[in-house]
Amino acid sequence: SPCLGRGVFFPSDPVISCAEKMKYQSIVVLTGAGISAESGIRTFRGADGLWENHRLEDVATPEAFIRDPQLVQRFYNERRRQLLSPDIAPNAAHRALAQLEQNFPGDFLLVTQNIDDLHERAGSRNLIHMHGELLKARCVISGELFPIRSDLGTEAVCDCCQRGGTLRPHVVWFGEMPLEMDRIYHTLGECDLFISVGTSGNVYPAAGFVECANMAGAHSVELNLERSSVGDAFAEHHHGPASEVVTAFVR
Ligand code: BV8
Repeated sequence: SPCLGRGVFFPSDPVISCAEKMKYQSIVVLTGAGISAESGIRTFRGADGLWENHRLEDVATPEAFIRDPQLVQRFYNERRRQLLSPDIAPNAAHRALAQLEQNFPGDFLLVTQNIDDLHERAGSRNLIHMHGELLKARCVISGELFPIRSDLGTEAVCDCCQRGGTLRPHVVWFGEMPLEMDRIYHTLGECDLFISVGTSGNVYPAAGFVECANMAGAHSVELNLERSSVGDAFAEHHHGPASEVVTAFVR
């Protein structure tokens, strides 16, 4: 089957895919809040970066957690309740990326800035949550992770947790080191296709990933509702809702 448009075509049957013909061997995808917007999860800028009149940068920080842990827990519990509600589900863009990973014959890595679990629920497997995960808590002493149940409780089992007061959201706050950065930078340095979906390009180091991909000689594509703050760094742009532009690009 011919390549369709400028997208890369991944056949479900074992024919040579356009991806191989186009010599793409390693794809890195970066997603942000925009890919979950059509699933009903509010983006950061969409909420003009505010929550209960707090600037996000003032709630999602270690200092805020020390200053007012209840406020921070309330902030995350509200988002957990929303994520766990039955009307929140992966959308066509999440599913298209899972399909891309499944059909692509080369290396594939999905890096998400999002802390929701919609990529997993859509079937993505080779996935890094560089800013952590909303449905996990972490012991600040042992570093052990605990899944958060639908009643927002956790099975805290490590001794330090038993003594109380050592659990925090497993979320990377502003000023904290994002997760698995070595693996992300290594993979970016090896990729030949970098696709960014649903991110405004306002938060680093994620916003700098396109430059890493460009330096590696990769083809860079921005799939977003509008041109992002780092839009000029991309070789190709498709602007529109993720459920449309992502499905069109990877079909
Ligand atoms: C770090 C988890 C060092 C929490 C998040 C001063 C002091 C300290 C640090 C800094 C400083 N100045 C700058 C920094 C660095 C800082 C930073 O970048 N700050 C910004 C505010 C300037 N970064 C950090 O602190 C990071 N750590 O730097 O450590 C270091 C550096 C390198 C290597 C090692 C160590 C840590 C940042 C992580 C913060 N935690 N999340 C939580 O979620 O509560 S960030 C959070 O905000 C998200 O995870 C995401 O990353 C970011 C929001 O960005 P987006 O996902 O892009 O969402 P946004 O709403 O902005 O945009 C949505 C886009 O989608 C829009 O473009 C929109 O048009 C589009 N869209 C909307 N609908 C759709 C759509 N697109 C398609 N379809 C649609 N339907």
